[in-house]
Order: sequence, then C-alpha cells, then structure tokens
Amino acid sequence: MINRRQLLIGGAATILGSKLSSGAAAQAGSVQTTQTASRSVRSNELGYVPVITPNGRSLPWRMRDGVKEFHLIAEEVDHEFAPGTRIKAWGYNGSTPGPTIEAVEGDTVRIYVTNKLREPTTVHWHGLLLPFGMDGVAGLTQASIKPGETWVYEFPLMQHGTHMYHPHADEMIQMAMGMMGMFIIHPRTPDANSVDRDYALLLHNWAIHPGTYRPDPSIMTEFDLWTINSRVFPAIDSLTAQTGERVRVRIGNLSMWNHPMHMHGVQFDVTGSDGGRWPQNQWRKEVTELVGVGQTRDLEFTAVAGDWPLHCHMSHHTMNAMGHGLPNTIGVNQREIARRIAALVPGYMPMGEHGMSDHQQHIDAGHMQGPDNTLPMMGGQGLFGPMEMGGMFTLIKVRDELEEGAQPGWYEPPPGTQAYKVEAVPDGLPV
Ligand SMILES: [Cu+2]
Repeated sequence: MINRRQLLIGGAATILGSKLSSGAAAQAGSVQTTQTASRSVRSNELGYVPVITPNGRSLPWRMRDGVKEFHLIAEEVDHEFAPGTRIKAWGYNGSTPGPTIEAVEGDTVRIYVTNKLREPTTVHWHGLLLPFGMDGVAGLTQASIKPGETWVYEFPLMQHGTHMYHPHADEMIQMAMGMMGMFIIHPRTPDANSVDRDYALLLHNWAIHPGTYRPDPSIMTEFDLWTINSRVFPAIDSLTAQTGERVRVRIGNLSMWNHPMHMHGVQFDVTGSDGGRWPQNQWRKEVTELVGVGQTRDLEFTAVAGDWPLHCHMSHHTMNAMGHGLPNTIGVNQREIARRIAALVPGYMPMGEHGMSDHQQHIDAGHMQGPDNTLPMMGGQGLFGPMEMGGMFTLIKVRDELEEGAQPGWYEPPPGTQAYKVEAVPDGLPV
C-alpha cells in the first residue's frame, strides 16, 4: 500500500519517466545493466525489471496528462497452441492470453476497451483495489460494453503484485474462449530483493474436441488441452536465466482446475501473490505450489545450470488431446483382436498393452496420424530421446554463459554427473 504523499512523488517520477521515453518505446524499455553486490539487475529506465511473457508481450502504452493510457481490443483471434493445431479463439489485441498490462504502483491508468466481439463484454480487473464503478461486472457496476462500443476504465493503482484481467460478462463462455491476461504492478519503491528476471505465466484449459476448431465452453472438467500462456509443450518458450541469477516466475490461474506447479532443480521461495510481495518472514520453501483457480503465486529462486522442468503435477495436465473414458488396455493382450481388426482396417495397430510410450513411438515413426487439427498426446524430443510430455510443461534453461535473446540448445550434463547404465547389479545388494 502507498500513502498520498508517495502517490504524489510517484506522479512526478512518472512524468519524468515519460520524458525519458514516449509511446510504445517506453514500455519496451531499453534494458540497462547495473552491478549490485552479488549480481546484475536488469531494470529499465523506469526503475523496474520488465516482465517477460513467454509466447506473448506486454501491452504498449502512452503517457497523457500524467496518466498511463492503454487500449485493449476484445476480438476473435486465430490462435495456434502448437504447430498443427489452430483454433478460433477470443482474446485481446490479436492474442490469447491478451497482452500483459504492466504498470507501477502509484500510476493512474486509463484503459480504453473496444469490443469487437458480436456480444457484450466487460473487463474485470481481478484483484485490483479500485472504485466500485471500475470493477467491470456487467449489470452490477456498469452496463455491458456492446459490440462496436469503446468504454474507458480509469483508476489509480494503490498496490503492487501479480494480478489478472478477464471479462465479467458471459464469463463462462468468454473465458473458455480464451479471454484473459496478466496485470503486473511493480512496487513504487524497487524492492531491495528485486529479481534479475521476471516471468509471467497464465494457466488455462481448453476443450477442443479432436478435429474441431472452436473451444467447447460446456465442458466443466474433461478438458483436452492444458496451457501456459495458451500454448502447449513442446511449443512453449523456455524460461532462460544465467547461473546465480534471482528469477521470479509469476503464475496466474484462470483455468477451471487447480494446478500444483512443480519445479525441478531448486527449492523456490513462494514470495507473493495477488496480495503483492509478502514480507520475507512469510516466504515458504517449496518445490510444488498449488495455484488455485483465480489465484496468483510468485515463485522465486536462484538459478542453477540445467534444463529444468516446470510443470503442473497433475499428470493428465501434461498431456495433449487426451481421450477420456476409454477402456483400459494396460496388461491386455490385444494380438488376436488386432489381427481380426486389421483384416477389416488395414494398418490397424493396437496400443497401450504396456503403457503409452508405444503410442508416442508410432506417431514419431509416422505410422500413425491422429484426427485433423489434433496434437499427439505427448511429445518433445530431448537430447536423449522422447520426453513424453505435453500441455502444461515447460523448461527453465539456465546457463553459466547465457546468450541473450536466444533459446539455448540442450543442456549436456558435465562428465560424471549423469545417471548411467550398468551391465549387472553388484552382488549382495539388498532389495
Ligand atoms: Cu494442472
């Protein structure tokens, strides 16, 4: 929270910021590196480390009369979850999720919202402290924004933290179609424990039935695709960092499931949420943090070299295009039935007797093709073979020397630090 005096000081600093740079260039923020005691901190000329939204971007803004002006356009978008799977989604400014809105505690924001959908909408600023009439709830705080109309939301930012935005009009449909985004508010006084890299991930789920192109909003639990920033593994950008850097991953969840987000390689600190950055004595060391529906969580850690998975631990959420309610074939000898079916359907191949890896191998080998516009359940070819993952899974690629702006290749374990095969189990090993 900030007081009135800090607000006034903040206003002055904001005006100064607008002189340094204007328009869209201001938000992109040229990255400067200044040395602190232990590491380099990449804050921009406005005094904060800009958030990186993998597979996305931050919304440009301009400064006008001391107010940060943004423009969100609600519209239908052509969206790709991964090469080979495109849908008609709804989003903002050409994407789902919509662009990340980034501002600073003490700013006043003026957000124009144009509705290019064919039905009314609103925008609810999820978790923000604001006047009642700016809360964006159709019928309750305002009349809804009709197709073709532009409305303005304007309010001072009285807090900092990881927040979200989404419609509060025909909400079930519009969110199922992909309408949502992150709203990051940086603290006015840069925290002594600021981070070197700051990532924003928004979790969602989709019902895209095999061979179809429109999300099915009637599905409550049996979703086909589980996404990070509306992308599925292996088509989600990796998060990158240099060894020893302090990294924050902000995770928001506007899906219809809770997601226990698990990180390999480190114990992270849970340092904040919708409620801002918590006092340090409230931080928790975890390796899995449940990000509930409608919640946000900030995870911070010191980067260790490797290609470390970050994923939901609900194993069905790291799969693509799941079929549900199928007979269980594990342990079932299907040879005789396969022989009979193959007589009718040439090329028929039974699967699943020993697990699902054979399914993956048939797809990789080109023996099998799924329905149109439908991804294989799992994918991702690593240095040592198939990863057999999909959905809500990505990698944190940490290198001792990181080439900025590039996605690093595969991490090779240094000699003597990798699991290895032996010819025989040593004698006398108890089991
Ligand atoms: Cu999950």
